[in-house]
Amino acid sequence: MYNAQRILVTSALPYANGPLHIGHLTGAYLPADIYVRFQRLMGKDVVYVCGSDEHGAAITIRARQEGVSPQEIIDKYHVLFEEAFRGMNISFDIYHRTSAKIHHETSQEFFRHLEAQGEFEKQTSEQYYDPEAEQFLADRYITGTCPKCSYDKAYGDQCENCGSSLSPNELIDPKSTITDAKPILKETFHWYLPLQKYEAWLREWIEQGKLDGKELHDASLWKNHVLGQCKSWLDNGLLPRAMTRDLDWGVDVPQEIEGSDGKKLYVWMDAPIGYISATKEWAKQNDKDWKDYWQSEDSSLIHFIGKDNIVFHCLIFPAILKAHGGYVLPQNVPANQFLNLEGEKLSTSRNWAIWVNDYLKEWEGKEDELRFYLAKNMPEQKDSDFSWKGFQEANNNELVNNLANFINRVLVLTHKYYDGVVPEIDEDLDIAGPRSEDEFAFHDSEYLFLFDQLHDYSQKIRRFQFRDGLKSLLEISSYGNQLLQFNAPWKLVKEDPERTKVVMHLAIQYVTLLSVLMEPYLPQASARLRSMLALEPLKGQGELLEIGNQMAEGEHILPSGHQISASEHLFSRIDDKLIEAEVEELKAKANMQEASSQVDSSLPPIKSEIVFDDFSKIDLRTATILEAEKVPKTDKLLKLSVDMGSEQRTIVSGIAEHFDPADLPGQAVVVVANLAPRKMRGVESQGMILMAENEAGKLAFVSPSEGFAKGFVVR
Ligand code: B3M
Ligand code: ZN
Repeated sequence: MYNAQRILVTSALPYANGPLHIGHLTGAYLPADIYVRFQRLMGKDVVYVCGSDEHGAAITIRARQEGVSPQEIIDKYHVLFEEAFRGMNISFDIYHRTSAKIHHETSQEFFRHLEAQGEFEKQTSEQYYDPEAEQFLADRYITGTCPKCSYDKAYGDQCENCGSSLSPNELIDPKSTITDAKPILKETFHWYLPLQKYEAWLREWIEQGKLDGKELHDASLWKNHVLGQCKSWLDNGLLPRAMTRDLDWGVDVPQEIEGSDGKKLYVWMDAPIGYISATKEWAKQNDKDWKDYWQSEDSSLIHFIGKDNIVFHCLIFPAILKAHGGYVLPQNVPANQFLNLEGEKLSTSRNWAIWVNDYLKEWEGKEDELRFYLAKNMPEQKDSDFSWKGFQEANNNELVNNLANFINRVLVLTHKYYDGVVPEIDEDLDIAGPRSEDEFAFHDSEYLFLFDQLHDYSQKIRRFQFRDGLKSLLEISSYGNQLLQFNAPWKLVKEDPERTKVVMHLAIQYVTLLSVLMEPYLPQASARLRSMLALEPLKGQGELLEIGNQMAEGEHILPSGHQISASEHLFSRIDDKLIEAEVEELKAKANMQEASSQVDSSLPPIKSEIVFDDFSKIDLRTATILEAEKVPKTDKLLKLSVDMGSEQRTIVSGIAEHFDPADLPGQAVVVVANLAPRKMRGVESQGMILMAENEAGKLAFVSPSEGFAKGFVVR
């Protein structure tokens, strides 16, 4: 419901297949966090849920690349995500994960329900299959050239270059990401959601905010680019979309359903249901009812996402919710555009990124500073750019020179003139203001300015205009600075102490309001300021609403007689040196990545971890080759006789295509000395010789330095 008392906020569940960067942060998490912190201050009943998305090809492909199990991958990134979000003070009510039992159950119950209601169509079709890996190639298991923009690394579900949503058979020159093999077509069947059937109501709901004649949301609050993407999908005509996959990792299609063997839910079916299972888990832990948020008319659901997730949240998930029945549909999906870095696209594969976990280590204590710059620069309507220089300037010019400077001047002067006690004032005494045309503006009008800013700030945040919300906040301190400059209390105090009190009293009201308005954007600085003002920490329980009411009544929000505590600077300048070092590091990391990707591409991944005991079972010895000859009737095998110091051995080695036997006597080598003997072409081989293989398949001996090839132990 529009303007509901209960607000359920979600942020996109990040795939647990790689770390978070600042683009993720400003895309779906920071805006949501600002929003929920604000709504809590306004006394709303807010639940903010998120969690790791632990299914889908993104995870299994990563696991395969690293040579570990999918479980190890998700556990690793889940912990890193928790750290990153906690570090940046993203105030989830719960950070859940889709591998949780309650999530599997919840998404299966959805599937079961839709199946029982006959919402799905079962269809058999030919899909790409990798014959070497014996696996169907859905989504990210297949790459090829994008038919829309010709980018040659587009995935089967999406092109990350132009953002188009794709299906595998649209790709030009498709290729398996598992084996690089050219895929073949093979028949399989899946459960499809007939999206075309929902087209009419989806259009009415998206474009007009209405469903079955009822007003559900204010469509004018939806961002243009979100509406634009939805309309273009709707105009092109929706198609049935498969809700299952042939995979071995994910949520099982419920067993009792015929044909469920080997079938998993499509990750985009189960992931958004993750919002529901997270809410259920939160409700369980907090003695609440999840249905109050998902199935009540007095609840407003808001999805914060990046622009690449728009269709899923605006068309597919609403279709699933409505097909199930009984659920609220999102009130808004304020998707953000993308953040660039130093003028270039953020890229995980190029390592052109600022990783949140790294930032937290390197800039400990400066979390608010990052939040500030990301909010100021948020890609709300179009892509925006993060530059280290911009970060420094935002910090030095706005946080330090404007905000912290104003606050500090007010607190220091209050201590100096009034021993930290908010002065009593003569309410009828006017003071001049920089905005007034008359020599003396009404003191009240300056207080009214504050009230206007509060209103403006709130309006902006409610409309998901976080950059503008921050602007209204900063206008308070820049106007506060002007007010001090204009009245110069440091001079006035000698000439007219009574009027000085009025100026300072007013300035203290500004600072007090700032301590609350800062909280959504700069939670740590807000907490520090509250303690300097000797005010209660904010709990997000309607404090701003209360202040608004007080101001509307003409009451002061920090009364005369209140004693404040010691003050300190809220923010400090950032040096050129630190910034230059960051830019250097960024470039160095990207260069390293480029260099290693040129060599690495054909190298096999490191095998999974072993313990020292595993290694110490292998007895490696240095040795010297004495004789070498070809094993008759073979192309590849050489029979070698090697001197191992204490004994001589015969070893058969598959290196005949690489070496001339005549060159080998005298060659120093390393031998696996305790390998069980085995017969090859009638010759018993009593060990193995270590060889290194380059990316072209060329072999070289691993040999000890001169004088060492005498049966010495290698360890
Ligand atoms: N994990 C996609 C992404 O990280 C996906 C979002 C799920 S939200 C339900 O871009
Ligand atoms: Zn493309």
